[in-house]
Amino acid sequence: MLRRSGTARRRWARLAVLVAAGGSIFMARSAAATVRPGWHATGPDTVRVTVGDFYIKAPAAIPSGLTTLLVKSESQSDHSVLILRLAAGRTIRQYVAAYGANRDPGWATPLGGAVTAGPGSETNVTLNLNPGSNYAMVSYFVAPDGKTHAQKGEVHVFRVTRSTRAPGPEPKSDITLTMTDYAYQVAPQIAAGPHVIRVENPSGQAHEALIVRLLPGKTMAEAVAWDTAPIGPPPYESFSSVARMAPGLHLWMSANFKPGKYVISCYTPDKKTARPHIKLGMLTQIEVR
Ligand SMILES: [Cu+2]
Repeated sequence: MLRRSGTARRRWARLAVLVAAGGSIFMARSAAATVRPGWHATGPDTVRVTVGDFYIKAPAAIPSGLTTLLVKSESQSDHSVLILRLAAGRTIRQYVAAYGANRDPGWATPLGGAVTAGPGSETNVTLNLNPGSNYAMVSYFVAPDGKTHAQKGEVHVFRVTRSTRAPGPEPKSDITLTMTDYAYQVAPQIAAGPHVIRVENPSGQAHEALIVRLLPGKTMAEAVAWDTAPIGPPPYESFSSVARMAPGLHLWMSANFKPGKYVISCYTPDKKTARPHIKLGMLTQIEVR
């Protein structure tokens, strides 16, 4: 899955196919991708974020500590809400102008974030935010014209204020997804239903976990091939995913998994070669029963 270089392209293709097939299929997919209410859905530490073409709406100030971002999509294509912490004196404008949000210089640290799962979806991620004045949310996915969403203005600047509340408990995860150079460590089979996944990055560079659910009878190879050359309908549907995250960090995401085969991949450009990590083998499949 390939939401990174090919995202918008495949999203638009998919939209056309689904519109041709009738809206009911579309709606069914959206509903399936919506996360069930759970521990993350309410509470004082929840921040609501809305994304669309091409904007991010979120508070200008967010209290520090363990924070759940609840991301609602108002777009037909998928978007990332990547949290970046910028070094003092740097601006998000400089970052987007120089890197398009596709790569991170040493002064912009990706903290992870949530990725939408189709039109109308609600996805989430829970992470720790330290007080600071220089944060931004950006979508680094690529639009049909080759520009990143960030370059089209999908950027939100915010600050993290020192919270006066006692920190809430960490989410209780039942699955761990570990990102290494260049692989995922995760149980190959999980039970259908809602899960809380702890995503860790103990490696030497940033990684992401872009997840799609293969349509019945489709293979991981077909999914990868489709992203390279999107001809016909996509062999998968999008799913809640995690934006790229710097080494040493962890976060949680929850989602409702229906039965099927899921593919996890990383398109983060390699630190040394700039090749997308999927080309270096950062791709896996899990089965949900
Ligand atoms: Cu990676």
